[in-house]
Formats: sequence, structure tokens, C-alpha cells
Amino acid sequence: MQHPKRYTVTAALPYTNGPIHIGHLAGVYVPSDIYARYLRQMGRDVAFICGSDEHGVAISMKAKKEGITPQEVIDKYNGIIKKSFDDFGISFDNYSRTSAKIHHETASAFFKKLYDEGNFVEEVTEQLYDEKAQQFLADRFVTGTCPKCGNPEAYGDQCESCGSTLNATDLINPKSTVSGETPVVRETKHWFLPLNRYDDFLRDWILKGHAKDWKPNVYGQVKSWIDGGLEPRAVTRDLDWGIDVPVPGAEGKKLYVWFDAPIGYISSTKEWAQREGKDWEPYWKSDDTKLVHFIGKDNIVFHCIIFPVMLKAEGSYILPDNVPANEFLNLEGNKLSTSKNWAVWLHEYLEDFPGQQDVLRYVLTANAPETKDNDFTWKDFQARNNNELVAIFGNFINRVAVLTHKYYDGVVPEPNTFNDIDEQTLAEMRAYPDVIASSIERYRFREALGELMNLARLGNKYLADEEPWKLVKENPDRVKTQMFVALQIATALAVLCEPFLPFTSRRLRQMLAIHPSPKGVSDWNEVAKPQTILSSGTQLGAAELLFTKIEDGDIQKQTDKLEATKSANKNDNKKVDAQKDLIQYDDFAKMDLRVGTILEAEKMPKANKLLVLKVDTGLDVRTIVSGIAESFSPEEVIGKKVTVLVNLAPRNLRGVESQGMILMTNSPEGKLVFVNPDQDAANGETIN
Ligand code: B3M
Ligand code: ZN
Repeated sequence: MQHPKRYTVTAALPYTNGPIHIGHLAGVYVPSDIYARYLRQMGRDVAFICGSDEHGVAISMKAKKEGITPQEVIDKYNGIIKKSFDDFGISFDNYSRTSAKIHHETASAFFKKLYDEGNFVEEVTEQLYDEKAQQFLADRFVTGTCPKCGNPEAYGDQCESCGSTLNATDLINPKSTVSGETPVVRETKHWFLPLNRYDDFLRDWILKGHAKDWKPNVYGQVKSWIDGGLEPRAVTRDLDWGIDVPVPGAEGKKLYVWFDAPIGYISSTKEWAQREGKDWEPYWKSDDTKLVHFIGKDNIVFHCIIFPVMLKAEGSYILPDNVPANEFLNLEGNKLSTSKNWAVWLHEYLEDFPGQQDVLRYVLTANAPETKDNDFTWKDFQARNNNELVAIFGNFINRVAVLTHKYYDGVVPEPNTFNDIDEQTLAEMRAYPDVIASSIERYRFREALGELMNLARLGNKYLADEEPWKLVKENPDRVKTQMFVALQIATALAVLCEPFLPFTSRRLRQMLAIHPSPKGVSDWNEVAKPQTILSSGTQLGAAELLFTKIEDGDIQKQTDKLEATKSANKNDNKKVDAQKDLIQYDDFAKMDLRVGTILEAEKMPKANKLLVLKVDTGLDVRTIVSGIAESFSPEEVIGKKVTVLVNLAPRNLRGVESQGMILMTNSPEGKLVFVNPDQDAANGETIN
């Protein structure tokens, strides 16, 4: 099948508000690197593009927290992040940053074109405003309960739990993250991208056009948004950090970070093309280019709906051929969290496991959250290193190298006649380039890695069955053929492991004296041809162990570190929120708090955080939806005496009308707990 003339492969631009951890590698950067490296080995024309995402509220909040300027924040973390990517062999063709001039120019021109051609709706709307901090609250400046899934920590623009994009005014119980105050609403003008006008286009392009080739986890999310009804999205903000809105009447307004950031892929491509003396436009505008976005699941709506609508509206761009988003990686059973320091930071990993980047790349690929959230445990890390990399891959290579040096001073022997086993083994080896390629082309990197390990198993089985070490005295000619076959398999591993284990591939190529083919010539397919890939007479490099066993003590050190983090978080949780501003008794008296009992409970379908409760409030039995499903099973809560705010205006949560609120708080471990009246209290009694 004819393949695309060129590929533009993008990896999500990491926010420069902190270092990167194993979740970033597993979700986005290792899979995208595997894909780009494979394409290069196939001799394809690839632009592998990334850069730092340096605008948005996340940066401003970090600056405020660290008492430095946003510019100082992005300069600090842009450097740390770039180094981590370099350290782990993430082979971007260009890594730019959205604070770069070329990006400001590109994003402004993009906005201006859409504006001039009437693609935006200008509207004065009510936005959340923090009277204490004297600022509008957009995006991460405000958190509250997600109206779609009940996540109590949703942001003003998106919920990271269900991936929904939100308007800040949609949040239930919004709280300013600047002052902790409850925001008021104020009018302000913004420019909206009318997604609703692109409903037919998106249905045709995605729901019809990509029903078969987009991953179910991606297609499913996109379908539910489109079916849920697309609304206009504000693409400007009242912020002091970001790219100025380049139109009259927009003083003090900045581009919404999720409008500017995806355009960062384009500006980074332009920067690369300028440096390489290439034309950037074919990589974004030619129909014979395949555009693939690698992202995490919380970025699906931006890459499958909002950015494609922007590209469609602009009119001269191609659309992504695929967006193979991964789900989330958890750590030892808990969600990775930068703020709670619940992470394996890449720079720390390398301090503890120097030179073992490929072990982490291997484990994160073998365990990748490709279709569902997955869990990283240090025990599994140790097991995969010791039982797979050391015992299978490394062991095979070591035996081949040591025996070739021992029998032939490291020179590849001249083979004699191949018997059926030899021919069959070589034929099996020659099938692997296509087998692994087929999985990679369908973004199934776990599967592809598993096939690579099967090639190493083929080598081990051949040596174990043939036992050259037993024959070498009585039948040296036979052993020459056996070692020649084994060396071909070792060479195949050196070539085919490069996308996954680039550091190992380089060391193995040195050991086997095979050098990377010149750029653009495919050595991947050399392995498939019925020819010798490692000629007899070649002098091998020195033999060395590719992998070393990881001892229990090494793992204990890591799990101890996590335990220390856990207890630090518990102490942190003890830190009490600052008292809110004083109120008058009348303010309190407006709230009608009653004793209630939960009579029934059931999970809300497709909303992993919500329970639908039937509560006897003494006044009546009413339905209350509560975001406690991750802390309590329905059975656990039936019969519980609870404190109910009965005069809270009803809210519609995923189609269920919730009439009131159950009061909850947190344990020191950060677990949700009820604010319970005594079990003897009577339903309906007023709580004062
Ligand atoms: N900066 C990643 C995040 O949501 C976001 C990706 C932008 S890709 C254009 O953490
Ligand atoms: Zn949600």
C-alpha cells in the first residue's frame, strides 16, 4: 500500500509549570517517539514536532506560588523539560516554545485571519469575577464541581476527570483559586469560536470518516461531545499573561491558551523548516501529508474538535489523520499528581537508575495505558527488567557475543550448509519487520514491543535447542553455521529495537559493528530480505552486558520515598484553609441545614464519581446527587445519618435533578468523609 509522502507527528506541548514525570512519558512522549523513530527507519520524511506550552493560567498560578514572574517560571521549566526529553531520547526534530516570537506572530496572524473572515462571534457575557483579587476567573483560576461527572476539582475550562470542556459559569460551587472566595459574575466581552456551526463537518469528518481507525477511547469521547451538542467556545481571556488579542477593542485580553497552544505545532514546524532550509507548508497543507497528534486523554476535545474546527475555519490546512490518545498512568494505585508530588520525576529517576532510560521506556511501553488507565508499580518495574530485559533480551545477546569472541575472537564465522531448522529460524526472523511494523502503524506499541521480545525468544530457543557449546569440539563446522544464524537474529534485534530502546540499539550496533544506515535509507527492511545482514568476517565490538538486575534494595528505596511523600501529604492535608471573610448571622440563617438519612443509593451510569441518593430529610424523601462514588459504595452509605442543605436550588446533573447537598469533608489522608449528626438525631431536625 502506498504510504504518505510525508508525516507531521506532534506531541502535546507540556506546560512549563513543573518537571515531567513517568505519566507524561507513558501517555505521550514514548509512544510518539516510537512512531517517529520507526518512520525514520523506514526512510519516511518525518517532522516530529513539540515545544513548551508557556501561556495560560497554569503558568501564572505557578509564578504566584513561587513568588517569581511567569517569564522566570517558563525559563526554569522549559530548560528542565527539554533536558528530560533529551535524556530519554525523545527525538523531536524541533522543540520550540510558545513564548517564542515566531509563535506569537503565527498565533496572532491565525486569530486575525479568522476574525477578519468573520469566523468569531463577539459577545458580552457573564464571567466569574473575584472581587477580592480584583480579577476575572478563567480556567485554573477557578475550580468547582463538574456538572457532567461531579468531579469536585474541575477547572473553569475543562474537567480532567471526564475530559469535558466547560464554561467557568457551569461549575457548581465555584471557588476562586486566587483568594478562595466564592466568585461573583461580571460582564465582559470575548470572542467565541462557534463550534455549533461545525456540527455537520465534525459528524462527517469524524463520526463517519474515522469510526474505524480512531481508538475507541478517543472516538467514544468525541462522539459523546458531538451528540451532547456543541456550543460556542470563548477563545480569548481577561488575563495578564499570554498572547495579545490582535483586534480593536481587545485591550487587556489574551488568546485562550488552548487557542494558541495547538498553533504552537505549526510555529514549531516553521522554526524547524527555517533551520533546515525546508518549506513548512507541505507539512501542514498538503493532502499527501499524514498529520498525527499524540496526546493524553484530557486533551482529546482540544485536538479532535476545537483545533480541527480552527484549521477548517482557516481553510488552508489539512486535518489530523489520527489522534491516538492514551489513557492515564497511575502510580502504585494512586493518580499521578504534580501538586501532591506523587510522581516518579524523570530527573530523579536518572539519579537512582543512571543510564537505564531504556528500562523505563520498556516498562512504560509494556504497561502503557493505551486503551484504559494503567498502574505503574516498582515491583512490576523490577520484574520486567529482571525477567524480560535481563533474562530474555540481554541473556541472548550476551551468549551470542561471548561465544563469538570465545570461538572466533569476535569475528563473524563463515557458515556452512543451513539445515531446515536454520532456514526456518531465519525465515521466522525475516517476518518480524512486517509484524512489528503492522502494530506500530496501528499505534499498538505494547503489542509491537511484545513482538520484539518474541524475536529475542526465537534467538534464545534456537541456541537452547542447538546447544553450540556442546558441539564446538566434535563438530566445529556446524557450530559456525549456528553462530552465524544467531548473529543474524542479534542484528535484527539491534535494528528493530531502536524505536523502543534507542540507547540499547546504539550499544548493540556498536557490539555488532553495524552502523545506522544513512538518513532516509531503510535498514528496517534490510532485516526482512533473504540476505545476510551481518556478513561473515566482520570484527565485532567488545561484548558488554546490555541490562543489569535490579535488586530488591533498589526498589525498597523507591517505595520508601513514596511512603515519605504519602505521610508528607497527610501533614500537608492538616494545613487548614484560611478562614473566610466574616459574615452576618442573617447570611448563615439563610441556609437550611437538616438531619437526614440515606434510604437508597445507586451509581450514576457513566459518571464514576457520582452516587444518586434517596434521602429522608424529615420534610420529604428527595433525590440528591453526590460526588462520593470514588470514596463510598452505594451499600456503604445506606442508613447513614447525614447533614443536608435542603434549600440549595435544584441542579441538573447528567439528567438527574439533585435537590440539595450532603455535607462532606476530608480525612487527614485526603479521603472524603461525611459530616454526620449523631445517629440519634431525628430526620428533619434543624441544624444550627
Ligand atoms: N499543555 C498539556 C496539558 O494539558 C497541554 C497540551 C497542549 S498541546 C497543544 O497538560
Ligand atoms: Zn467531569
